[in-house]
Amino acid sequence: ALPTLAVVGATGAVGTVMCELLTGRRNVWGEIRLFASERSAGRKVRCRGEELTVQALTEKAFDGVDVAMFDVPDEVAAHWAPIAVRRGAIVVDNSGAFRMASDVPLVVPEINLEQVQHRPRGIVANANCTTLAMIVAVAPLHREYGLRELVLASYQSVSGAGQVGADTLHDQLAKVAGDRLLGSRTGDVRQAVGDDLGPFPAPMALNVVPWAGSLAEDGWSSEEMKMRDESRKILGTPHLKVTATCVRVPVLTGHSVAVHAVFGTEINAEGARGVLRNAPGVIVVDDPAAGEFPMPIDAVGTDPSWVGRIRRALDDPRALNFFVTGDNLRKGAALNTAQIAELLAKELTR
Ligand code: 2RA
Repeated sequence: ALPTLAVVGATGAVGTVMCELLTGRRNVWGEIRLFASERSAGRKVRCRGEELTVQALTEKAFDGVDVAMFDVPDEVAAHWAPIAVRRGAIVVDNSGAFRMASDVPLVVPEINLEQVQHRPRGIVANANCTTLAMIVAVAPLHREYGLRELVLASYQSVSGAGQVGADTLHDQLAKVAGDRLLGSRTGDVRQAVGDDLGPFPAPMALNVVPWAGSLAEDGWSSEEMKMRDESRKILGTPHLKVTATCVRVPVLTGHSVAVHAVFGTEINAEGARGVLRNAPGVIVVDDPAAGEFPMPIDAVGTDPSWVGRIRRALDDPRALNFFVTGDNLRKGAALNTAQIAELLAKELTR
């Protein structure tokens, strides 16, 4: 029999994309069960052509589940993932709760799929969306040229903060639309937007906010720490120099990263383009003369990381600059989770 799949957090921004993906991808699952909080229980969701009723989480609900894809807040995953494992499921978790645990593999199938087999806790972690968009492009260059350092700046969309992030930007855009003077005087955008900032520390409409995540040590944000810690773990380079500045921009979906990557050997743009053209999960979109760049409005709804603006650093022949954009809800979350779950399904049906 085909394995049973649970989707935990099925009604959130990522959960919704998980259901869409299950409808579009090759079917490897028997029964599919959808779970969410009490608030969403009872809701009907179409998934793989079936109308499924979302259930509230209970311990017993995991009985008979082979693989559970989790997209819930860290504390919810920390509580429920071990319960799912005790009930017999393998968990693929998209929260930050387990990513950096030494006994939990952090898997990006294009890069380290073999690690999915080493899961002593029965949990496989999915990387953060900002790391994922970037690392799919960085890893093949690392293999070819030997990475020494990453200097990163992110341009993160509001849906990275969930459905409430997307709703917040839409509401704010409605409030600022039409007033052509807004943004020309200090404070007037704040006034127009009002107090409802949703999950963000400042207005997102007509603005960029150099902050994502929570406060970590010494002024770094949690999101910036994730880019460093997760990149090191995925690439297997525990001492790699990584520095990131994470910025939220008024884009609905699609996280972008400006990358300055320093390698152990000299690199040139054409060679890098060749490596990236052959890399799985990457599409090269790099023709500035024709106005072709990797951008969220084009990458949204697609699977690969879009890479462009590839050029060698002017002052260092070992350094490459490029820009990468990926759909944070797909490869950044639901797609990578589904790819890992499919590896497990294959293992279970072997
Ligand atoms: C964000 N990376 O964009 C986070 C979500 N996991 O807010």
